[in-house]
Amino acid sequence: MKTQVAIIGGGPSGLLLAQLLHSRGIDSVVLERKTKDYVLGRIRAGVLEQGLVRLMEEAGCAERLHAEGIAHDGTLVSYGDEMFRVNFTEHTGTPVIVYGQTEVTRDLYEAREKAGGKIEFNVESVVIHDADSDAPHLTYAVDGEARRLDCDFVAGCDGFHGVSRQAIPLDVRREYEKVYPFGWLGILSETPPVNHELIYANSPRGFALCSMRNENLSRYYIQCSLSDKPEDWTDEAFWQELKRRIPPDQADKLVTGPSIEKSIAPLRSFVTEPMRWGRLFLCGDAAHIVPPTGAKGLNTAASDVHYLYNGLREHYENASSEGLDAYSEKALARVWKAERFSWWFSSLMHRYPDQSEFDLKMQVAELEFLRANKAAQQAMAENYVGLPY
Ligand code: RFL
Ligand code: PHB
Repeated sequence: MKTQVAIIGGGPSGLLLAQLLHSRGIDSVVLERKTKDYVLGRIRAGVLEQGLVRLMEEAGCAERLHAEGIAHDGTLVSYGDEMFRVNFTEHTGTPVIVYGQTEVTRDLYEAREKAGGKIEFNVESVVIHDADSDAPHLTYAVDGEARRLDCDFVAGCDGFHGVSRQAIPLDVRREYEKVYPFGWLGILSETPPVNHELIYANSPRGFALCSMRNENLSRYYIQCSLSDKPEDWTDEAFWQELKRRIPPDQADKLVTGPSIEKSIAPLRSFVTEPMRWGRLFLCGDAAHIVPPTGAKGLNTAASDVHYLYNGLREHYENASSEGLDAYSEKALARVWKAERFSWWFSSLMHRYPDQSEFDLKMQVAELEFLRANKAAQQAMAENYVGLPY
């Protein structure tokens, strides 16, 4: 089989890239390790920047997002019994949109299917060959049958545990990592959200987040130990712990119910440089990870897709390599800013095992400064709604 762009990974990065390329008549094949149902069963991001919304529009996939996405003009931040609001639209003129990654992915799969886009599921043993030549190809297997895909370019959109990043030789690749000493236990429940905006809570018992998908679907998280397992937490224990971590007036309003999903995610900051090697381009979680505090993961994947799509477009439409040559540098410049924001917001909101009394005072001082200072709120708002591409 032959295509112009071979895309490894059928998550949001890979699908969005495929759909955008299709809108310009550029052919691609997506190789996905799992099934479509498995990919759609993963509950992840919930907050979209306008940049991602615009890309979904450009890809012709934004109809349901516009109909069902909920615009949020600000967010709530609590510490102890105190709570304040950071107003996004006042500071930036831009809201964020609450619409689940699952729905983004579903819309993209639908569009790909409608367009007759080629997606191979259940692929195994993907190997990238000759990425540093003018004629790369992939080998892989489906149901034990060996296959080959020749292409002009390879887009590595296969997430943190994929094979693409590993294809860049170690003497070229540099990795930067910070692993946090806790995780997030998340549940999804068919209950109305406790507040119409998100609440990020710093509490002496650890961080909590009240989020949502729609008016009858809530997503809540609590900071947990890395040794915890989802099955260690009954729904009752989860709700009790959440109530202790959010301000009492919010806890009183919280509607609880059975969880329909429960999972634990470890927190990590990670960046690999460069994001290009020859004709291989890394995109999204394949190249970088942020802790979910600040909702930057999917949105940063989207800005990578934007730079790569435009680079490929310039290559095919204008025979120019300028965009592709600048890809790694441009993408990384924005990635590092998202890394900084996610690291800052995580550091501000969590309890750390080795935190001293002094460190705790610093968190409170910074929260009080943020509460009172318009410039600090402006900086947070600009980062939260997304820095320009
Ligand atoms: P994905 O979604 O991991 O997709 C990669 C795909 O590649 C497939 N794959 C392979 N296919 C073929 N061959 C191989 N060898 C392969 N290896 C892997 C995988 O099966 C998968 O389908 O990466 P992508 O597309 O770059 O998308 C990134 C986002 O998923 C991620 O950044 C966000 O979910 C992060 N994130 C959030 N981001 C936000 O912007 N806002 C949020 O509110 C937000 N909340 C979150 C999050 C991530 C979380 N977890 C669980 C890590 C909340 C949580 C709890
Ligand atoms: C979510 O709704 O899953 C979510 C929202 C905001 C975050 C992280 C996750 O910062």
